[in-house]
Amino acid sequence: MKLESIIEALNNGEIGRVSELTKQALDEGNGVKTVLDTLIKGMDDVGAKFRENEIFIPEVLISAKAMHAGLNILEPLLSASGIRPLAKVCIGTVKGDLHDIGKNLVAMMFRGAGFEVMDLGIDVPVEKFIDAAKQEEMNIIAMSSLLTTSMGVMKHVIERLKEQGLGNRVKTMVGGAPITDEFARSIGADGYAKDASSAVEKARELIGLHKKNK
Ligand code: B1M
Repeated sequence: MKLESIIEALNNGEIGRVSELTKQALDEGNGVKTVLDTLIKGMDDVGAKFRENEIFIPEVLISAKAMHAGLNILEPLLSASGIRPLAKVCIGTVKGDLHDIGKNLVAMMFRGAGFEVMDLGIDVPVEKFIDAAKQEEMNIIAMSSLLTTSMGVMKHVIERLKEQGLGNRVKTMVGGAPITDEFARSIGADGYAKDASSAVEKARELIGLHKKNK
């Protein structure tokens, strides 16, 4: 089989087929890292199409499920082979805000791109972000807010992180419908992304893996 068929199935949101093809690729002797890179490439394509408005949220969610089906096959092999995740990210919707669809989408895209993700859920208080960053040695704190009334919490998290002396080790990124690049800068966030696929690019950039051209 050609590895490209995995990318095609992922783009088409064919959950069962991605699972079968992932198994087949391994059975045919492809290395776990090669198959993982193929899945990640497929999800990158999905992200690019989403960014260009060629596909929409339902398609992204189905492709993300297909990605998980492939990752589930690889997971035991990945743990055994010792391939480390790109970085650890904790993500949550900030205190006062119960919206989670966008946050879940961002978390899925992070996982699909090879990050280890701890999802703190919704209505997440400042200290919960800080505790996760400290105890779980996170590289990135990712915060989502859909409400103008809750977006100020992001600033408190960033201030608290700095107070704790973690401002250099842990990067912060923010997003959500009312959030802008300008707002992100004003509260001292390290990064802002307007959608789930740019969130992956931004996270890669923050850990020094990939620089944006612009
Ligand atoms: Co609410 N709601 N809602 N709501 N809701 C909005 C956000 C609102 C804009 C609707 C409106 O009035 N036009 C408005 C906010 C106004 C404001 O503050 N500016 C609003 C309001 C007022 C409220 C309530 C206060 C209503 C009430 O009770 N009176 C209430 C608040 C409850 C609370 O949170 N405390 C409320 C409740 C709800 C529901 C529970 C009914 C439901 C949420 C269900 C759920 O999430 N499980 C809901 C919904 C569905 C919406 C709308 C319709 C859709 C939000 C959504 O899921 N979009 C929304 C109106 C709208 O946006 N059109 C609205 C799809 C999602 C994929 O997009 O979340 O933007 P989004 O995520 C995007 C990007 O923003 C970005 O990537 C995602 C994918 O591209 N992104 C990040 C998100 N997080 C990111 C993090 C990143 C990077 C990118 O890095 C870390």
